[in-house]
Amino acid sequence: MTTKITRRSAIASALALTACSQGAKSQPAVTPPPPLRTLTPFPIGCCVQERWLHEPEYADLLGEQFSQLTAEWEMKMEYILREDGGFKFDRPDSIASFAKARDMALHGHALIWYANENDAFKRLDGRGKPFADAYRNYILAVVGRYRGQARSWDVVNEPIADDGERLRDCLWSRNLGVDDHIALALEHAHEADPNAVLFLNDYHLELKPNKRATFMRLIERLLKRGAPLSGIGTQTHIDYDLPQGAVAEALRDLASFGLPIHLSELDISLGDHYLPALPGDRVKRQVAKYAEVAEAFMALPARQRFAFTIWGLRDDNTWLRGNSGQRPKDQPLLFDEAGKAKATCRALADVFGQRG
Ligand code: 9MR
Repeated sequence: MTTKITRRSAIASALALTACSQGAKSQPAVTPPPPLRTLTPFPIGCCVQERWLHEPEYADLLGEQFSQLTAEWEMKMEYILREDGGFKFDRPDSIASFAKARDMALHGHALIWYANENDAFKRLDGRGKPFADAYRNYILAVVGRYRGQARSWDVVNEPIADDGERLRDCLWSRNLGVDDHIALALEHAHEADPNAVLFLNDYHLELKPNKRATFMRLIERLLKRGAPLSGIGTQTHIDYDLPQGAVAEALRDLASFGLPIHLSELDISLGDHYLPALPGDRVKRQVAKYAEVAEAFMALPARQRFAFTIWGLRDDNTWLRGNSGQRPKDQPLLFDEAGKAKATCRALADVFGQRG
């Protein structure tokens, strides 16, 4: 997922850069709430990049607050699979060891993703046996390595096209079939670890009802043909001004299959602001949105609350500030740059503390 830069936002950013160079002030920290991981029976997750685990303050905050880890990118094919077809497991192993040492669950992310087309596959004759064998071998090797530790996997990430009307066209769908490559990936993952909960994971399911409907039709077809799909991931990369009730409605719809729901990549962007100080109203609405999302998750039947994952620890870790996010001053997370809990964290802790 990337955030598009519109002409309007490009002009606004150019104007703001000339008007101010100091950047948005951080939001005030709040009295620390109890650690999030102590408040709920289901895991509270966070994504992580391996290099940050070497920073003691980062590692301690992560281990104290969260009870599940998702690798932000180092368990994807873009890291693990080398061009010559070999595997690189050093950083994924290090993330997995950290999780074990801090008594955290591990969620595998992500086996098959349209954005990770890889030369080791492109080189093979797509429709031939070597391509299908490489697909199976990759999934068996990766899921097999973390068998018994990763309790779950995003088996296919972001299968629905951005217009919400169809499945994405990608290297895997072209060569192995549109629905078939997804069913196959699920079967291979199940073969490698029959106990892992296997997810399809996608974004904007709350923003675009047509995308949600297409995603749900895919799930229905897969279940009907007996594919071992056992969980539904809804990323929830949203903005502070998402209409009230949109997340609750999406969760209700997605939960109708009776499968576990992973709110898998939550962040709430303050938008592409380039103001010297953040409008307080925007922050208030962001805090309220965090509480609303937590309430919506708690409204699911308890047995379907798989995990609630935040996409990054401190505001300086967010992907939204990077090249693909294009929001260099955003503050979408629960902890500020110094690792202090923000009002967003308090809001989550209040909901989970009362209802968790
Ligand atoms: O946040 C991730 C960023 O650091 C990586 O560079 C990028 C490519 O691997 O992926 C980002 O995470 C994405 C996630 O894997 C799938 N959903 C959207 C996330 C944000 O783009």
